[in-house]
Amino acid sequence: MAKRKGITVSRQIMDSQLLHPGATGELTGLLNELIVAAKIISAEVNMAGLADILGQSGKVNIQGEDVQKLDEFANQTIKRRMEQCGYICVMASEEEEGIIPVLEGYEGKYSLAFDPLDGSSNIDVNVSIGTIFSIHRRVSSGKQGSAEDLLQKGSRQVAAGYIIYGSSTVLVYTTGDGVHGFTLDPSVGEFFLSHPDIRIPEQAKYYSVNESYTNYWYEPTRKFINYLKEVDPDSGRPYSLRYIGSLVADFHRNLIKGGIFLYARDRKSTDKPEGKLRLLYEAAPLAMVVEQAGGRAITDDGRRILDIEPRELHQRVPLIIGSKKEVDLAEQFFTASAK
Ligand code: AHM
Ligand code: MG
Repeated sequence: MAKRKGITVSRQIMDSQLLHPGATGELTGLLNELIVAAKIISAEVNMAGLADILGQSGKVNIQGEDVQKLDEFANQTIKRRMEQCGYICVMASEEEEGIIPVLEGYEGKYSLAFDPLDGSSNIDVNVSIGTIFSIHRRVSSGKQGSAEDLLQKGSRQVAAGYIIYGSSTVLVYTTGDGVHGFTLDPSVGEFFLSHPDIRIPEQAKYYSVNESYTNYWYEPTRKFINYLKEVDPDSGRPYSLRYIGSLVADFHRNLIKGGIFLYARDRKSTDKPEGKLRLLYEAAPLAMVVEQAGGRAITDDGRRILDIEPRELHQRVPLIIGSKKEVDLAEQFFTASAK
């Protein structure tokens, strides 16, 4: 894998394709289309703070068109870009209930699941948000793709990653041979390799959880978090809490600095018995990234996220993800006693 500084993401994707004899270039084409969508979304996200000043914050903008919310904008941008790229047969978005077909005649050999703008409740306060994507090879045989192409285990993903719109826009992705990060240089509109071969620190004393739910937690979560907070300088405790409330941002920080993120089952939402986060659009793609970077991702009953066979598009899943040693430790607490 090339590690030259100044290498663009397109160059690096192409280099990676060359490592796979027989590759047709379709995955390369797909990723490149997605990257164009990400650049468009990034530009719009950067403008969000100016919307009021520019007089476009109402329902109707100065051209008389409806102004879209940013998450709707991101959803439409990806859909429009991908429906006629010719590389995918079907899509699913966290923002839409059913599968999203591609235009007739443009059916390709992959499926795409995406969360167009995760953490979008943070837009107004300049907190980082992101787009998450997951790509599988098509398995259905009809002309059009179907839900079957999307409802595949995470371990069968051919590529996954995210784009974080933060102090700069960073793309992190894997095609199964390591994790690479690229930073967008807005002056030339290109992503340049900034984080080659990312490895998540094996151990780090950070945890990310919404601690205000303590009184809703089941015992394993309570015991584990209490353990992390105990004072024991010899073992590096207490851990420090870092919780942004925007999964991509919390995950990205842990990927670079190390740490563990948890969103386990709790008593808070009886309508969401499996926690809050979605398997297809959030947990599985981030699990592929973290494993490729040397970390782990499991459920709160010790199942490997990538081994879960999805039953439905919007399935939720308890998620424990991050540095290997911290997830190993969490696993001991979560598998020790039944809830
Ligand atoms: P969303 O898909 O509605 O944006 O919700 C997902 C977000 C994640 O980014 C974040 O990790 C989580 O919700 C935070 O939830 P909570 O406010 O319950 O802590
Ligand atoms: Mg989301």
